[in-house]
Amino acid sequence: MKKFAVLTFLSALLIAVFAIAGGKYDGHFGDIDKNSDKVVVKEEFVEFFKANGDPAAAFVIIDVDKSGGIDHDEWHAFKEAHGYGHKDSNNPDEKK
Ligand SMILES: [Ca+2]
Repeated sequence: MKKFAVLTFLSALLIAVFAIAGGKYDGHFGDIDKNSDKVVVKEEFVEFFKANGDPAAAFVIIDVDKSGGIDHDEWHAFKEAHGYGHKDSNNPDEKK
């Protein structure tokens, strides 16, 4: 139920992410979560996506419950909303 609500909310904000934050936000949660505490905080997110336009703005949008961290559910709901899914047909460098 929570996941559905998150997904719906993220879908509504899909355009906002592209408009505000610029760039591609895809990655494995475990790679972004540097200290492996199962929460991606803003510092980790910005560092991981520093090549993108405005990762701090994207972070605020993806952190749906405004807890100050992105959990695994939020991240995957975001990725699904963007059509990234778990496979990366558009990112040949990334191997599973
Ligand atoms: Ca973390």
